[in-house]
Amino acid sequence: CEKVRFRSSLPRSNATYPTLASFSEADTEEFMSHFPTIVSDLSTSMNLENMKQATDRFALCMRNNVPNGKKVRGLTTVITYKLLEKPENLTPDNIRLANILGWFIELIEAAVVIFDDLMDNSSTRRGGLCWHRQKDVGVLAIADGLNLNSGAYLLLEKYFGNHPHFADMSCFSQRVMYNTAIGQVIDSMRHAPETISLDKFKAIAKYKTGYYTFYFSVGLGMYLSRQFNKDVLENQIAPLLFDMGEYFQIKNDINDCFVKEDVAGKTGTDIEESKCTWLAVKALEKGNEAQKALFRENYGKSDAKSVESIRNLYRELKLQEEFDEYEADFFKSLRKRSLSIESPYSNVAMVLIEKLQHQVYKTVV
Ligand code: DMA
Ligand code: MG
Ligand code: MG
Ligand code: MG
Repeated sequence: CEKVRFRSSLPRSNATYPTLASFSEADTEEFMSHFPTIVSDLSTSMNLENMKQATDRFALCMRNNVPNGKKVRGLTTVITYKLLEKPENLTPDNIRLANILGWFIELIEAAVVIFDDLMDNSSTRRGGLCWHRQKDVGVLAIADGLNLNSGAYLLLEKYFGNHPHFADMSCFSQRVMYNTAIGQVIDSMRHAPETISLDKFKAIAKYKTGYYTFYFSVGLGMYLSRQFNKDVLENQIAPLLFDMGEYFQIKNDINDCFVKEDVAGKTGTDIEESKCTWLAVKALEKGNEAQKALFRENYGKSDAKSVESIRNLYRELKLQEEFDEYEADFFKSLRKRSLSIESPYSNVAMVLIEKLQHQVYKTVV
């Protein structure tokens, strides 16, 4: 992987790009229409001798775990590709391939989520029990997560084995997911109050969320369109994409604490698990001595009274209100920053900001 050289290409000047209006709910419908192919490719079509029972079960695992999230990462891949590809190359076949590449990321995301719920000791997700808590699953969830991940690479080889950037896409993905797993390791450690800081929060958010949310999808979309430009990705778009990932995680932390299970579809565990969340950072930053003592006394405990006392402290310190202000300013500054990215990549950034705001702002992550 180390030997792979990144292909750098100059942006084209004569292409016309889809406008913001071309980004719609139809993208999700188009994306979903390719999901049955993915399931069949990784189950019935595998034709593994005497393994029908296992591949049928894995098909069920895919249907249960892969298409039920927001699909932000998969859709971002397709959108990036469509924005960067020459219009004459936007054929049904190429669009189908872009959607399959989107499902490649979503398969990996499904594995990440299964493992995340195991690591976070979570009970519910997307309105139901977490996969490992479902009947007849338990520790088999580990094999399922591994298969979702390796299945994704089988698809990558099947559909993109002849693409000039096959090796680049594969290595890029491995690197991104290595960073994600490293982020998950540090996130899963119990963070004593005296070790919680904004810098630590930012580092965790970048590694566990930032790399595989937006940055991953945009990088793959660039490779697929043969418009990969390392300098633009690393120096112009990535800082913005990582900030979008950080926002995504802050929103996720807020929801973990304040959004009820019937809306969020999951129960929060961050306070009990002593996570280094944005809320914990802010509470320690803003709290007076008595409030910080209360935090130290109750954070990381599982009893309902301790958890509620932390939640009340967050309310007292008006952290939800602070978040609302940050959120509004964040989108304003993102838009401004996206203008200085070179064309056509600035268009990708602008569309993604619109998408993020449209889909995530004032909703649940
Ligand atoms: C989000 O972590 C990052 C990854 C890699 C899943 P999280 O545990 O805060 O996510 P969630 O709140 O969805 O369980
Ligand atoms: Mg979690
Ligand atoms: Mg987690
Ligand atoms: Mg969370």
